[in-house]
Amino acid sequence: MRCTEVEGLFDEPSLRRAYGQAARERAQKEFSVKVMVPRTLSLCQRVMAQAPYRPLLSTESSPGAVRAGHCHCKQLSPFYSRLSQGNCGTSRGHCMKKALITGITGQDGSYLAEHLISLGYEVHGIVRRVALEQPERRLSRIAHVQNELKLHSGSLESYPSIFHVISRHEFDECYHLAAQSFVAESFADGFSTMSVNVDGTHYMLAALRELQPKCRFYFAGSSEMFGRVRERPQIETTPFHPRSPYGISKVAGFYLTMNYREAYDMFCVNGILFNHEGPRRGFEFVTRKITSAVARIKLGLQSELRLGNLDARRDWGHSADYVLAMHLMLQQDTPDDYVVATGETHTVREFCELALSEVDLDYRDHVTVDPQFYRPSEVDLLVGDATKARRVLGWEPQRTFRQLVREMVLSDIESLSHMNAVHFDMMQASVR
Ligand code: NDP
Ligand code: GDR
Repeated sequence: MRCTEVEGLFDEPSLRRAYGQAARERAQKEFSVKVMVPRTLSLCQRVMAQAPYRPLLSTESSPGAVRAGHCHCKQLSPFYSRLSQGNCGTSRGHCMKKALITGITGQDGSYLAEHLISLGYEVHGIVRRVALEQPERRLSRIAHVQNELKLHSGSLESYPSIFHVISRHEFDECYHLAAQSFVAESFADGFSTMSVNVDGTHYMLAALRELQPKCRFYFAGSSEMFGRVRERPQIETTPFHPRSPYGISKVAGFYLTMNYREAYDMFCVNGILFNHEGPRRGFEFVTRKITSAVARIKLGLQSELRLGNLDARRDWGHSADYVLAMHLMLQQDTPDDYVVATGETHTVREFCELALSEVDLDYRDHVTVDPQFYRPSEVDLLVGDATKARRVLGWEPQRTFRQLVREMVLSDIESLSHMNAVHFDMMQASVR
């Protein structure tokens, strides 16, 4: 038996990389990884729960050994019992999991792809044909990992294109992230939003049911489903009251997913994710609109920032944290739905204030309210309670609101300083 031994005290990213590397060497049929991990069981447990490479895995902690079959942690026991039964945890009986991501070119798709690659997955993505024709612009978020991805042309508007991709590969997990995701646009064109988000989700589920009913399915549900909120904070059982065509489309996707789970016994889960951002956020969303404008203001290229409702409150987290929860949801024994949120809420005004203060400016000197950015019906206060995700998945956000704002501002200043302003403007052109 081949054995890769990695010693030393590891932090979580190093441990993940070690597992990823091990999984990539999967060509060897018999293979084990021996990792010396710190005593922190929660860390060990979290990484193990996420490890796609399950068979023949042995770990030791130092000091105080945690060995296969000798684990005192109850939550690790089922994992080890699967090992002793020789079940590698994939639906196909192979060692490396295959995942399909729709919306891989988007913010979440890019972070999720990175995460799954680091865990040793074979990652496939469905992208629109136009993206393959304009890779510099449309594949920019995944350019750094493109060589490790298998991209397939397809559109959510075309059942045959989805069926074709799913019929040619066997997937263990499918993360359905693709959508018309901009709420304001859904008021401008409700019909195409409904068509892409509702029919597209239905096509994905129907094709999987037909071809690969064992593939686990994640649906990107949203806090927008709560809309005019009936209680604060919002949890999994809070009633829905969507306030936009986008919100309505996500409620429909939520129930389609639930119905496939109940009617056909498929492993389908709904993530109910609250707003999550980061340097890869689209320029049309308010956080990136603000941080990209702050960069331009800082560099003397702009002085005014026009926004809509400054009093809207959102529960903002970081996309890189939230994709971990998506993955964890598909590693559970039973399918279920989870709220993913920070539990903190801030106004758009506070976001502006903090972002401009990062460059020592006062938002009151630069931000102007412009009614054209108000929505016909607004969602005023969203704040989530992710207790269930914390308890069952062991998930929790790693980055604070302040860190998020800072990272986005610094990243935009850095990009604008290295990119010519015309190119940055072109990328910003989608701002409404
Ligand atoms: P993005 O807008 O960044 O990405 C959307 C993705 O969907 C892009 O890859 C886009 O491809 C793809 N897409 C859109 N239309 C089609 C189509 N007709 N066929 C194929 N692909 C299509 O969204 P996020 O990454 O921020 O969000 C991911 C998912 O999570 C979405 O479903 C969103 O509604 C949901 N969500 C997001 C939250 C957030 O705060 N970010 C919160 C809650 C839910 P292309 O690049 O070609 O346009
Ligand atoms: P949201 O995100 O609608 O919550 O949907 P967005 O960033 O667009 O808006 C957040 C809040 O900011 C207010 N706002 C403005 N918004 C934009 N875009 N532009 C402005 O100029 C502006 N001024 C004020 C909005 O009115 C709103 O209240 C995001 C998307 O990622 C969805 O796909 C996801 O489902 C939800 O988050 C959870």
